Amino acid sequence: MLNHQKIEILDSTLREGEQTPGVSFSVKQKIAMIKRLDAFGMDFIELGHPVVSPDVYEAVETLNDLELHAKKMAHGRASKSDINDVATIGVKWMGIFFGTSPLSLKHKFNVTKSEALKRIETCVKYGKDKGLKLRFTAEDASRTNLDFLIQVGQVVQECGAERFSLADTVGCLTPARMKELVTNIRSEIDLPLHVHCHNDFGLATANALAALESGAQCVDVTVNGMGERCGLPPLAEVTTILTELYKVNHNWDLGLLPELSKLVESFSGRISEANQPIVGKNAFTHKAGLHVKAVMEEPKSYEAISPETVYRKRHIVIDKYTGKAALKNKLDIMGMHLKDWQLKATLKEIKAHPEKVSWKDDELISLANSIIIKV
Ligand code: HCA
Ligand code: CU
Repeated sequence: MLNHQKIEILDSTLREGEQTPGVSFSVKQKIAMIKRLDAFGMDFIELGHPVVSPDVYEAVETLNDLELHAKKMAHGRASKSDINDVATIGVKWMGIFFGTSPLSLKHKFNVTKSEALKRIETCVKYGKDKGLKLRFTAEDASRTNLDFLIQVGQVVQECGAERFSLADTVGCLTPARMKELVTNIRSEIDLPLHVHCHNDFGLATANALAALESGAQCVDVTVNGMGERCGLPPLAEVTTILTELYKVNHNWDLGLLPELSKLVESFSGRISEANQPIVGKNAFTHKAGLHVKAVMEEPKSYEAISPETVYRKRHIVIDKYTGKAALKNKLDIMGMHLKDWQLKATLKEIKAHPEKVSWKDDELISLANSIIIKV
């Protein structure tokens, strides 16, 4: 579906991800994460915004010294001092961002549109003179007047930036509006397009995919969807959707997704929801008797992808929803081969205890034993 075009992923866990409330990664943790992100097969990795704090500056320096396959990018404002920082550290790529919506122009910068264009021009030229490869992001692009956004893209392109990025900074686009936006920008601007979609309405992943469908080249993601407020599209979802549903050929190592998720959970102290697709605790767990019976026959009955795709295992919950086939299977695995009436009696007991939401193995064994002994 998307194989005619180049698809890239930019991971922003170390930059936007660290903007998650309550999160601060140490330099050591960032080194551990970036190595796994690189092994996964990331195209770009954002290292951080050096001006934020001395430890972020140090992290950008240290991470930039690592040998990676991914392109390393530092983040910074459209200001000479931020550009100087990145050039001094020697990061090859810089992502420069500047708010282009009327709200940003008035409240963040208090500039007119032509002053903004001049500033963008000066900064992009300055960055190019410093020998940087540049991605220019129109922050709040989704609330920017289209004609002005096109003007911004044209200036950025004329001044020699390599990439143009559209940020849906408050996540207010819908997939249909994203498609329209990307299509409009692509008809006027020749640079490869990136999108940065926030998840304020839960549409970040859908919007990122809509952008790719309309010809954007690169989407920003974070592990576990971390980021300001409701975060960005989760890495695991975007890459498995692209692989499984869009049949994109890429060299991503999907088997690393659970490990990456756990690593970032432990460093951030932010545990993913159990129902989080792909990496969540329940993503490959089945409960209702009918489901379990069908999955035992043919896993595809209730699984969109096989858990092995991402090096995970299937789990079965035993509780009042359990059916006879699931219970028999569970007990057989544990070496307890019950007769039909014993199974029925065991199941009756389980169903008589709705307060027990997950029977543990040893509890099941003793229950089954008590029924066997009864006769
Ligand atoms: C920010 C805002 C940003 C920038 C995106 C970008 C956004 O935290 O600096 O530079 O590509 O969401 O607009 O993350
Ligand atoms: Cu952002």
